[in-house]
Amino acid sequence: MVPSSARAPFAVPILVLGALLSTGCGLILDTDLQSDGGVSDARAPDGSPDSARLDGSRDATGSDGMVLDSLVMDSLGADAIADAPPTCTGLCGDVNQDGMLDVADERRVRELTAGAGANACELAAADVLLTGTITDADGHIVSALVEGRVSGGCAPCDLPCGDANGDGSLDLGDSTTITSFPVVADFCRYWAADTNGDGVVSSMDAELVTDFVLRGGVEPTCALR
Ligand SMILES: [Ca+2]
Ligand SMILES: [Ca+2]
Ligand SMILES: [Ca+2]
Repeated sequence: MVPSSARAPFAVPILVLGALLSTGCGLILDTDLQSDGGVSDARAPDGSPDSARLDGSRDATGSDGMVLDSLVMDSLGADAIADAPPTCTGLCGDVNQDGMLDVADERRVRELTAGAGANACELAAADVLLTGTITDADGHIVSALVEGRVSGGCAPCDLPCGDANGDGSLDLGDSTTITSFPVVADFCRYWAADTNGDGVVSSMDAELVTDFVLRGGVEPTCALR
């Protein structure tokens, strides 16, 4: 007779195995757990079948007990997977995780920048500039993604603000680039070209660069990443 205190840790595994047997959810159990064609005599002195010996004890070889333990672990692992959050869509900017880029994502990213709670998938899709935080800059790029003005995103963006042509320096060449900015631009170039951080690349951004370079005006800061 095994003391009840020794059996207690196996109470849940017994229930799990019972459920597996009753629901037939993939694991096939039979009373001959060693698949040796018979019942293990050494472990069943009272003549009970192997499947009745779920108290964690081992026979001389320990084999059936090990099989039971691994099955219990597998079944618990399956439960953990079933409880895990759904797989992310992996689409950058798909903040609401419905597989599409549209105005609903623009709304959702604004909710996040306002402090709304979000799951890991939503945060990953909204962190377009990959800084670990969701800011207005991410919101601007999500809108640009939805409207087809940028490509890429959810990757490192190391350009300094204003370096729209990506040559490593801030000068009048950037002002020229901003003036003739492409209809569809790389997301990082877009962020750097939006020197006043209002979400749109326009002549005002070019003027800001020119004023800073030629006249020592206000240094462009872009939207906070
Ligand atoms: Ca979406
Ligand atoms: Ca530059
Ligand atoms: Ca702008």
